[in-house]
This record gives sequence, C-alpha cells and structure tokens, in this order.
Amino acid sequence: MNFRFLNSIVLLLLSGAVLLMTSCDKDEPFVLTQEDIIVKVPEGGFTAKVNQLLRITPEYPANEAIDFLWLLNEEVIATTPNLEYMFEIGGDYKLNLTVTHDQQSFSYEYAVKVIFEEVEDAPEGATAYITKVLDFLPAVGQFTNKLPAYKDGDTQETMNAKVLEAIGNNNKGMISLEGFGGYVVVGFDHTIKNVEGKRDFRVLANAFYAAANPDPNAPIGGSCEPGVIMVAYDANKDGIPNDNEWYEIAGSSHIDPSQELWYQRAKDAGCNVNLYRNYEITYHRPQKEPSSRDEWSTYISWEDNQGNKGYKVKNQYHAQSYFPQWFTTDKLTLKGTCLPQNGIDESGKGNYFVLYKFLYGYADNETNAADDSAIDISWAINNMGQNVELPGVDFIKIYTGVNQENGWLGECSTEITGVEDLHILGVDIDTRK
Ligand SMILES: [Ca+2]
Ligand SMILES: [Ca+2]
Ligand SMILES: [Ca+2]
Repeated sequence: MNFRFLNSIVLLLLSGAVLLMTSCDKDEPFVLTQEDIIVKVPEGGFTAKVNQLLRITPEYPANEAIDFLWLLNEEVIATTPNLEYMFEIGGDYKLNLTVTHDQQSFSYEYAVKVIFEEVEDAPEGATAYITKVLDFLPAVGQFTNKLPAYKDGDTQETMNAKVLEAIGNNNKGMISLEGFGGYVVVGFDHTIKNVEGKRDFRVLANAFYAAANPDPNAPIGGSCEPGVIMVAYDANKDGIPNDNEWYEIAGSSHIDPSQELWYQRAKDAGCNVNLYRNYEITYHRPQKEPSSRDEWSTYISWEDNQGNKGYKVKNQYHAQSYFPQWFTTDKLTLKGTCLPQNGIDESGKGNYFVLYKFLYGYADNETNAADDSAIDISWAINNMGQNVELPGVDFIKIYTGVNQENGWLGECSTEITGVEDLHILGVDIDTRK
C-alpha cells in the first residue's frame, strides 16, 4: 500500500472527524448562564413613583426560549422579559426575577424605592383646622346620639355636618366616638405636609391627668382614652381617601405594649394588655329601649373575633338610645387595632378608676399642650407593620382603640375637639427618636 495514500485517508478521516465535531458543536443546546441576563441597575437601585409605571428591560440572548418570572412579595407580577409595574404604595421593595431555560434557573434581586411626589408647603390662606367631615360613626355608648345630638330625621350627611360644626374650623366643640371602633374621618383644605424630623399635626381632645391617685408612685394617668389615628395621602388625587390609601400611625403600644409604664400594673389588675391587629367587634341593635332598670345590664349585646362577648350596659345618667340612630342596619361591626386595656380601679372598691397614659402616638391620650399629643406622619405603617414614608396627609381617621368598661365612668371612649396642622401654626416639635 502506498503510505502516502494511507496518510491521505487518515487525513481525510481526521478532517471528517473534525468537521463532524464542528457540526456537533453547532447542534449543542444553548446553556443559560447567570451572566446571560443583564439588567442595568441605576446606582442606589431602582426608584419608582407611586401610581407611575416602573419599566425594567433586561438584555438577554434572543432566539432562545427563556422563561421570565417577576415576583414581588412572592406574588407573580409579570411573566414577560420586560417588566412594567405600577406601585400604589410608597416604601422599600425587593423585586425578584427568576429566569429559566431547560434545567438552568437563576434568580436576581433588585431593590426598588417607591416614593411619592413632593408636597408643597400649604398655600397662602390655608387653614390649620378641619374643613371637612367625611364620615362619623360612634360605637355604642352613653354619649352616642348626644355628642353631637341626634334628632329625628337626621342622616349620615346631617350628622357629619353637626360634627363639622363641633370640631371643624377651630370651633373646639366636642364629639365622642364611644366604644371600640367608633370613628370619625376628617379632611382639610390642603395637604398637611410631612416635614422630616418634625411632628406634623396634633389631635385635640380632653385627656387629663388625675390629681389624686391613691398611689403616689403610679405612672401618669387620669382620663386617657386613646384613639388610634389613621392617615391617608390622596395619592390618586380623586379627592377621597381610597381603601388602599389608609395607614395607621404606630403609637407606642403598636411597637411594644410592654414598654407602657403601667403594663405590669394593668396585667396584675386583670386587664387584657395584648394588642390585637384586625380586631373586630359587632354590636347588636337593641330590640327596644329598657323599660326598667332590670334590663340595663343586658342592654346591647356584642361579640368580638377573639371569642369574647358581653353586654354594653345602660346607666342612670344617660337616658337616650346608646345605638347610633341614623345607622340603619341591625348590627354594627367595627374593625381596627385593639389596644391594651389601660383602666385600673385604684381604690379596689370600684370607685376610683385611673386610665393610664400611653407613651405617645394616640388621640385623647395626652394633654393638648404636651408634645406627645402631636404626631409625626413618618410614624405611619402599612398593614404588614412596615414603615411608610408619606409625603403628607389629606385625611385623618380616628377610632376608639380600647375595649374596656371602667365602672361608673363607663366605656373607654375617645373624644375629639379638633385637629391642627402644626406647620401652618408655626409649632415646631421634633419627632421622637
Ligand atoms: Ca414629619
Ligand atoms: Ca384618593
Ligand atoms: Ca376623653
């Protein structure tokens, strides 16, 4: 055999093998790597504005079947390569992208800061006080239908107008929200600005300290009937507080009830010192008003979503119906955060009740002149307890936060006499650290 010929065959075979290998390479499937997906992240992460689209457009190998899965709080918000998403709520978010191709799967995390647009200072001529009452519904209680007074024919609208007459425009009249969950919703002629590091508004009420607590070492108390404060920024500018625009101000017990100075004292006295989020109570309309004293103790039945039930009783001081008369259905269900019970009978004989002061962050809990009756809008939290940085507030809701009967004093009920925009009034109070 001619060796040269053999060599040529070997060469041919070899080159054929090389050719074969090359074509093999061409058919080899695409294998996704972490680096194939490129998202250009601005320095400091993505920033988005509330109610405006955030767009993220990754670069990725075209012509390959890659699956994209965008997640926000473990919920799928897109399955397309490009993300377009509108956040309705300000705050810090973590966005998760998972890309998958065959067996390969990679995840990426992006920080998104969602901010509101800036709020201007209040315009010239704006008033520091309440100019609108959007809703008012006291729970059951001895001042229901009295503060303000209900008259036959009154409707929700006329009751709202009476509330505005009482607590609007610096009139400093008084309304009572009565038992747990009773509420009022008010508005202003401008947005109360959230000034950084400062308290922004004050809820005026009638809280006072007791002069004669039998225990001289007791913490400050007296008539502190805390109302939980909610705030809404009109992010979509429709002139009303939408459900997803409300946030709760996290007062001291929202953070930790055990830091209240009277916590152990109240616990020892048999108070329920827990804080319940998503608390719900239902009051049933009485079939009729009691015809004799015997019926006072079983006047209005209630039950809550914690397995408790009982009666709201009638007393000799207030003869009118304790169920809101303009409210037409047979039961009244009110919801919110239920605060620790702060009322203790310090006499031990049922005749000297002291309602102890929470540290800060509630209405009708602190005297009006004290710094801790003032609120920093930056204390707002969402329903997951996360801080929300609102630029300002257009609406404020206050509801009675404690469900407790305090002997002859009656139920713990938040009273309100007004709201003040501290910036318009030139009142400068630092936030709490
Ligand atoms: Ca502030
Ligand atoms: Ca709105
Ligand atoms: Ca009060």
